[in-house]
Amino acid sequence: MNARTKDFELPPGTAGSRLQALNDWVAEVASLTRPDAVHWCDGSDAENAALIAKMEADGTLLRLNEQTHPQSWLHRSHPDDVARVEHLTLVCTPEREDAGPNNHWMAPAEAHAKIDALFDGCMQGRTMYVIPYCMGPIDSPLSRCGVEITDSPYVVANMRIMTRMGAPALARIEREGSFVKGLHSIGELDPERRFIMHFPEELTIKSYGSGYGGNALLGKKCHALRIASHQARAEGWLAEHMLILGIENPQGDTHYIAAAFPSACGKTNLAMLIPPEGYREKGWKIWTIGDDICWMRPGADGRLYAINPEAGFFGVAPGTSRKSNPNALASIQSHTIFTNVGVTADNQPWWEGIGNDQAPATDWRGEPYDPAKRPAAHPNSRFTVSAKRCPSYSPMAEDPQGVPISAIVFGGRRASLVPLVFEARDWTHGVLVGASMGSETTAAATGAVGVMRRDPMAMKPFCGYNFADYFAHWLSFDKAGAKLPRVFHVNWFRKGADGAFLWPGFGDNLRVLEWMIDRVDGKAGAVDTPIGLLPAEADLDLAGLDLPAEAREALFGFDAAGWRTEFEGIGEYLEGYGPRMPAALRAERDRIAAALAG
Ligand code: TSX
Ligand code: MN
Repeated sequence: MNARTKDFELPPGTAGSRLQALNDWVAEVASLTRPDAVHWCDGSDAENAALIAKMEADGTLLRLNEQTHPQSWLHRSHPDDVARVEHLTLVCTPEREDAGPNNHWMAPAEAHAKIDALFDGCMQGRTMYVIPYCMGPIDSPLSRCGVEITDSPYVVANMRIMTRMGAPALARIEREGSFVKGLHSIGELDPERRFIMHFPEELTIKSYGSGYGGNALLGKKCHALRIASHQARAEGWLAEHMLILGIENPQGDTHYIAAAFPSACGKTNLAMLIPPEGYREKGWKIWTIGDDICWMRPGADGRLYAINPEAGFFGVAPGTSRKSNPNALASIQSHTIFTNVGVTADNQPWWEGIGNDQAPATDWRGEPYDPAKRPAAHPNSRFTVSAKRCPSYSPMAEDPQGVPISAIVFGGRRASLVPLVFEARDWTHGVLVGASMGSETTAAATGAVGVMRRDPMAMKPFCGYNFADYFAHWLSFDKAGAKLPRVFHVNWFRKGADGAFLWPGFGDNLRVLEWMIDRVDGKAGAVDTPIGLLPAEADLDLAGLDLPAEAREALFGFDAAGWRTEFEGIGEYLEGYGPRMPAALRAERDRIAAALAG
């Protein structure tokens, strides 16, 4: 960043911390972006109230019905700024090969020059907010801090919900002396002048031209996944795109699992699952730790311990109903920021699939609702709410030690071939299962429906370095003394010949989770096949379900010919990552392909 002196005097308050390196960086950014004022966020209620009042006054936030949805607001983003933009998201390592074929790359010097030209003077007439934040419980050794500088008060309000933001985070940063630097400006919200750049070696993020969630709330995808995955590799831990949940059995024992799914597979729904009635009566309970990101590292006992680095949920609204996710719906009755949803005539938020008898009056662009024109809510519309509002939020989510992980679950949306659940034989096989994961697209994601996309560990858009090196890092956890979780693969989306879903899903997924933890405890059976260990029908509790014989055959069967073809595809896909692909992963694929042939 080119420091300048010219006629610009730094606004008062630029040096606002006890940490010289932080003050220097804030001054450097201020001299580049030239704000009228600098505001250091302390995270207090008063600060939040003042920011909300300012946004209500300028129309950034619209207050929703205070009787039905207390302390809740609607934000409408720019219509060209409603989602992450992968082609403008860059990983800027010195060597292109270190970013890998899974990332868009630009040389660091070129990238800095390009984006600093956009930042030049961009905050004139605006306030620059300095947001110290902590990803993870403030007192956890697994947590990491960052500072986001932004000119968007909407970003400040969202960061306050999604992270531990303000004075305690600043105190930790001053103590530790290091932090991830995130610089963000909404710029002109011009898609032609938009970049989200990551500089892993410099622990730096620069985002310009978007105010939308994943591009602007830099603690989330940019820090907690792309930068953290890079740090995790260097420091021997994992930063993953996973939910974390606890399964409490009737004896009161709780097993924790972490699960990775590509988008549109219902990660938030699974994280907040409500057991079927029969299970509830027996005393089963599901505890939510997180719905999107999981940081885990080996503990002294060799097990992996996990934290949710986030403090809130930034969830997709459409499809969220009392049926699909009662805990999410309960969470967002108050103290919630909605982005790009529709509203009813009496100012209640509304979206497709909300499952109530109300009707939208105004769509997400603020125009009168016309189903011929567009849906009421944007398909990627969101709610931002504190995790503490979720009825199933686990007290263990705040534990600085994290929770021990018993099982890692990978999954995807597969209409055919892939059974309801199978278990990997060992860690290396589990890494292959994660690396070869795929999911069929839905209309909401791409417009093209039913096309299989590979998305290793659901990290395709989020791994901050070369996938081949990432797979090698995963494999490296299998060492003397390690007590690694079992690895499973699930598919809630298997369809019959008539195109109907064969598995009821939702709460009934607990039947599958129960089998997993029984496997962990050595209490459940399985059938050995070339692709892994499958439950026999009798190994799963299917009481009360009406599953015809054809459904059972598809959900619990194994189609050798189909899997031979699948493994050809997996081989070709993995070879695409070139010579850096770990030999052990190739050997594992070859072993299974040979077993399928034999
Ligand atoms: O989230 C889902 N899960 C996981 C829940 C814990 N969804 C929604 C996906 C879109 C985000 C599911 N959809 C799941 C599921 O397990 N399964 C399905 C497919 C399905 C949809 C409807 C029915 C059954 C299966 N049944 C009826 O509507 C009656
Ligand atoms: Mn996600």
